[in-house]
Amino acid sequence: MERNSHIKGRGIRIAAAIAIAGTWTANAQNPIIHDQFTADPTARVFEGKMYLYPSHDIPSPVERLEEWFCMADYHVFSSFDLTDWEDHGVILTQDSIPWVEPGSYAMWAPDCVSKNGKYYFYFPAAPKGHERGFSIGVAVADSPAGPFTPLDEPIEGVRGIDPCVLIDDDGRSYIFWSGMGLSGAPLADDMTHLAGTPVKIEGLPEGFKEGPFAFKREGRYYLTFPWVREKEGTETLAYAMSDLPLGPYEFKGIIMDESPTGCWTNHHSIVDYEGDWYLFYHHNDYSPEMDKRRSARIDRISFNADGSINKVTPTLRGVGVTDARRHIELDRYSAISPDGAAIDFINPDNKFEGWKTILKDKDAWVRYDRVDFGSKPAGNIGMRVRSRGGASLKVAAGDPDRVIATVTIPATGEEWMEISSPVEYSPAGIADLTVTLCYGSSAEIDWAAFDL
Ligand code: FUB
Repeated sequence: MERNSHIKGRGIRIAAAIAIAGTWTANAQNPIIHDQFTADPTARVFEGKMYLYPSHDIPSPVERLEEWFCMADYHVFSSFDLTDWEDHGVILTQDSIPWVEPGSYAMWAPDCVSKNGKYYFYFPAAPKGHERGFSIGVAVADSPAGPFTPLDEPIEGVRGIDPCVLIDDDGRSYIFWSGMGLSGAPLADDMTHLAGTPVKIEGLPEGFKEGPFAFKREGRYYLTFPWVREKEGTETLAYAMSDLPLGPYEFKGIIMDESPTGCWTNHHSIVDYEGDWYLFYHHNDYSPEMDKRRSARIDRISFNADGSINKVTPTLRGVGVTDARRHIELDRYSAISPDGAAIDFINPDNKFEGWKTILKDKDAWVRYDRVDFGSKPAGNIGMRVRSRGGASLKVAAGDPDRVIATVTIPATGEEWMEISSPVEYSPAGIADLTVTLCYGSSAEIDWAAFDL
C-alpha cells in the first residue's frame, strides 16, 4: 500500500488549488518504513549502502498470537541516504526452511554479515516438533538483498534468540545470542558452525533480557542490549565494554531510556555510515494499542573521547534531510508548541495512512527541521489541509518572522483539500520550517510541499 494513496480521489479543490499528483513519500522521519511493521532493526553497511534487516511483525492470522509476536517472513530494505528506503521484498519465509515448524510465526530478530563475498543471514525460529524454544539458522546469499538459501539444519549447539555476529579485524567471527542470559562463541570460517564451546558473557547487569548487538570501535568491544533496570519495568537500551570479544564486559550505562508510552521491547543496532554513527531501534508507532507490532526508527548516536556513549533521546524527526519538493510530514516534528497543538492519526482505522498535525489555538506552532530548498527558489507551497471554519497559517523559515508564505484555508468542513499558495520568500539550501496558526479555530495539516 502506498503511504499517500489516501490522497487519491478525496478532497475538494478550490480555484486556487492545484492538482498535486503522485505518491511521493518523504521518508526522512521516524518511523522509517511506512507500509508495514519493521521490528528489531539490524542495520549493516554493505558495498557503501545501508541495509536494514528487521523482523516483520504482522497482525496474527492465528488466535494464539493475537496479543503476542507474530512473524512469518523477513524483508530486506536498503538506502543510500537514510531517507529513501527500497524494499527488496521477502528474503525468507518460515515455510521455506526445512527445520522450521510451519505456521510457528516465530521469525524473530535477525542479523546479517558478509564474509569472503558471501552474505550470512542469521535468524531465530521454532524448530519442527514439540520441542519448546528457539534454534538459530543461517541462510546464505551472494548479494545483501538475496536470494538467500537456508541451510537444512540450525546451528548445532545454539539454543536461543536474537543472534548477532561480530567479525573482528583479524577476520575471526563471534556469534552472540540470548536465552537464559547472554551466550557467545567463536564461529568457524564457514560462518555456519561454532568453532568453540559457548560461554556465558560475564559482566552484564541483572535485568538483561535479549537483543544483543556487538560491535568494535577504536579497538574496544561494545556489547549493547535491551535492559530492564526496574522490577516490572520495560526495556531500556544499555551497554557494556571490554577489551576482549567474549568478555568479561564492564557495564557502562544507558543508551536510551524506557519508552515513554510503554512499548515493552526495544531492540537496536549501532552502525557507522560515512563517518556518522546511527542508532536503529524500534517503537510501536503504528500500533499504539498493542506493543507487539513495531516500527524501525533511526536517530544519531555519539561517543565521548573515552569511548562512552551519549544517551539518545528518541525523535520523530529522525535523521536525514527532507526535499522541499516532496511531502514534508510536519507531524514528524522537531518541536511543537506546548499548548494548542496535537498529533493524531489521519485514519484511526488504517494507521499506515500516517499522522496529521492539529493546530487548535491561535499562535500554536509546529517546527520541522532540515528541509532542503536547493538552489532554485520555490514558487508556491502546497498543503493538504482541512479546517472546519477556515483558518490562516504562517509558514516561516528559521526566524519565525522570515515569512515564506501565508496560507489561507477556506472552511472545508470535514473534507481534506489540497491548496496552493504563492511563496513570498524562498530560502536557499537547508532551512527549518515553522508553521503557526494565525487565525481560525483549528487547522489540520497532512503535509506541505513546495512546487509540486
Ligand atoms: O521481536 C521478537 C522479540 O522481541 C525479539 O527477538 C526481542 O529482541 C524483542 O524485540
